[in-house]
Amino acid sequence: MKIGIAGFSGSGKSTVFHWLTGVAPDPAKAQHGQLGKPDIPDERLDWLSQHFKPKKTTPAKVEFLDTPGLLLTERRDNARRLGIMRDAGGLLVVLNGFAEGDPAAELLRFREELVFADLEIVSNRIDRLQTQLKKPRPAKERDADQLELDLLKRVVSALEEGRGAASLGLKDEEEKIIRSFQLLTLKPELVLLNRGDDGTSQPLPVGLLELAPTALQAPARLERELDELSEEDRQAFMKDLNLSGFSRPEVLRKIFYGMSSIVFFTVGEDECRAWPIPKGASAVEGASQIHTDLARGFVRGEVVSYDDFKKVGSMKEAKARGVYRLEGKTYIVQDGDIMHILHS
Ligand SMILES: Nc1nc2c(ncn2[C@@H]2O[C@H](COP(=O)(O)OP(=O)(O)OP(=O)(O)O)[C@@H](O)[C@H]2O)c(=O)[nH]1
Ligand SMILES: [Mg+2]
Repeated sequence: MKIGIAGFSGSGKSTVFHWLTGVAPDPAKAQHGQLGKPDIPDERLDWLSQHFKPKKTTPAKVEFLDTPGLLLTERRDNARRLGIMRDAGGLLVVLNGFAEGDPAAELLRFREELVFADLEIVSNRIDRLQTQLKKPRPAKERDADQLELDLLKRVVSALEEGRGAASLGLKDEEEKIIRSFQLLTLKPELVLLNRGDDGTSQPLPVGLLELAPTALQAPARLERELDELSEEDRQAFMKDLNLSGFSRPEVLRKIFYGMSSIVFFTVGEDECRAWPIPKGASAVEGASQIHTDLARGFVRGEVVSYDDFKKVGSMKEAKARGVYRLEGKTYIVQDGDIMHILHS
């Protein structure tokens, strides 16, 4: 999954990017989006790897895209800057929590920019569809255009009211029709309040939580600097500063799960691996992550949850104690499932 790091200029996006990915931000690259691909640390995978002693252990990864910040005054270029994130699966909105200013107001302004950028795309498409519908064309094509037009008119009226397209609660088949526009206001959004070097023990502002109940906070610059220390020094510093709960692994996991992703595991002597999939994905969709052939020839999935496996200690015991299940194509994969796919 690709996550766009978004927000106003100077909110600390590149600092967050540096901290989370370990990749040094390059301002020249950020103009077009700079990528970093950190592993998602997972103690369960560590345990499985110790248990199976495979030749290779492969954690799940998430891609972060550092982007140029939006400008408050020169707003004309903002839609283009946001356009860099069109193909991202979600947005991590970094708000400035280290300087003067109201983060809740900053978030509202940011959402306005998303709405403007989407409005431009949707309005252009509506114009084109209206012209196209005036020409004589086969009924089937006309009907498809009319369906899209009606849908986009609903989207436009939501946007004109300042609401994102997500507020319409579109059905799957409706989302499919407008998927190609990659609307920013349809993407999952997670807010990260970038705290200053000292303001870490305060709770998140109530006004911000009302707008973004799942918001996270972290002192990104400080955390990145602490990451350069030895583990021992780091611990000592954290204790002195009364810091806790902002560690990189923890924040990465919260972002990953906050974007409605989960992992399932495959295990064996060759490789133990965590596979990221969207929450709610079926067994056959999970199989397609591994290989399209596995999805095409899918017969069934053999599934045991990580917790059950850890309790019983082996596949044999898992079978004997009835915690080992056979599941079909439509089974909804659960976070932490260990899955073996049988295919023809
Ligand atoms: N005091 C303080 N300064 C910070 C913190 N995080 C970032 N900064 C500073 O704020 C400035 C901007 O940070 P960046 O990470 O470059 O911000 P950005 O969002 O990438 O900015 P653009 O790329 O222009 O959009 C830098 O000088 C950082 O050192 C923080 O937690 N505390
Ligand atoms: Mg930057």
